[in-house]
Amino acid sequence: MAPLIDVYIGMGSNLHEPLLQIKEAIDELNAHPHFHNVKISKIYQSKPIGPQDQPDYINAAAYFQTFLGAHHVLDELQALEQQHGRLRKRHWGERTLDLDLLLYGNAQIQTPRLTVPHPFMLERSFVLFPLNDLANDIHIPPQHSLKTQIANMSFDLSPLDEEKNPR
Ligand code: ROI
Repeated sequence: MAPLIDVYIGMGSNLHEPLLQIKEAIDELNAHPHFHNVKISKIYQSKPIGPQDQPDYINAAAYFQTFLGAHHVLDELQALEQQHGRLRKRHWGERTLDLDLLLYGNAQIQTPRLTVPHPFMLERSFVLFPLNDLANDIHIPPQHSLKTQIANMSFDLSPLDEEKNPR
């Protein structure tokens, strides 16, 4: 039987009511028949990495367990992105909903469709601080730990008010 794998994903939106996009995506992850034990980080607002003439982002991270293979998880995440209209205006530009497969167990994967761990995750505060809400002992293959990676990173995100965003 296939093993149950721990998966971490990053979520981002800065178009078409970003907070609503993220909240709907959270509901969809929770409702997904193959994603088990779903957990969600705090929700943050962050300044864009990339062109600065685009709106701030809403970012969060999610954890779940699954028996699906990595490419099958990618298919499911891309299907959710498509349901949200998946508008992407330019490279490193604004987008309706991004669901990035960050970590798939301890796997290192390199195929034309998929690179895991996500190639830019180590440098991105909008990915690592939300991940740290989910677990602070995360290993990023091959040789990084979340703890040391965020130790020297400035916390440049704004957590949204939990009272106004109950989950
Ligand atoms: N910048 C922020 N702050 N958050 C994101 O989710 C995000 N996503 C992207 C780029 C365009 C790199 N910049 C981002 O894809």
